Amino acid sequence: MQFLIISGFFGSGKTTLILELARELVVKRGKKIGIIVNDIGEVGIDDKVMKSYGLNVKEMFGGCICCEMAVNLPTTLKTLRDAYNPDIVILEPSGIADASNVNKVLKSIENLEIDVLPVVSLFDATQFDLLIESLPFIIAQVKSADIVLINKIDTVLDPYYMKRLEEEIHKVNKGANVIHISALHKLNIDKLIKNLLG
Ligand SMILES: Nc1nc2c(ncn2[C@@H]2O[C@H](COP(=O)(O)OP(=O)(O)OP(=O)(O)O)[C@@H](O)[C@H]2O)c(=O)[nH]1
Ligand SMILES: [Mg+2]
Repeated sequence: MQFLIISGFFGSGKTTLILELARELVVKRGKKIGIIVNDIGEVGIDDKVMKSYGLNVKEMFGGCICCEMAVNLPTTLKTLRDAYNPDIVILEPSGIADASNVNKVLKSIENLEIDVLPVVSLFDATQFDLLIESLPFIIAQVKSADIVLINKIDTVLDPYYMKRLEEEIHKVNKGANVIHISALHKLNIDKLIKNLLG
């Protein structure tokens, strides 16, 4: 089972991206996808959105289920495997979660073979000031990511601004692979998939 973490600050576009990514992986790569939501903050709203989309995805593409991270990650993963055996499980952690903690949990799970895909962190291009203010959880997310996605590029047209944003990201994480996307307008999602799965 492959495991994909999509971290990112509140409202950065995680859910939007995960649903589009899941759709593409089902349609173009024939993968079975499980989605786990771990929303500590606004559980109500997010959960509802996921479920409504989840039903659509399930009906239209037949290969995607959504499940709430009810008790904890190991139990949820085992339940998902036994019930559905997905090829890829995508996790949306809460907006302030840091992927390195999730990796620790994954390593400790017995009787479950997990292949962790490159860690993805989403960054909202319209919230550049968050990075500049060096909010600790944003910095932690960017640091522990292999791929940093600058999302909502449809709203930012100034190339100078984008360059500065990328520079700031590289200051925090020199080796990060930065990809510009729009989750909402489905820009560069294929590029992301290539970087994840080859
Ligand atoms: N313009 C634009 N808006 C986007 C894009 N991607 C997501 N959004 C919008 O950003 C808002 C937040 O998107 P979500 O996918 O709910 O973000 P999230 O990170 O899951 O949010 P939380 O779970 O609440 O932390 C929604 O209104 C989306 O429609 C994008 O590429 N461009
Ligand atoms: Mg969300």
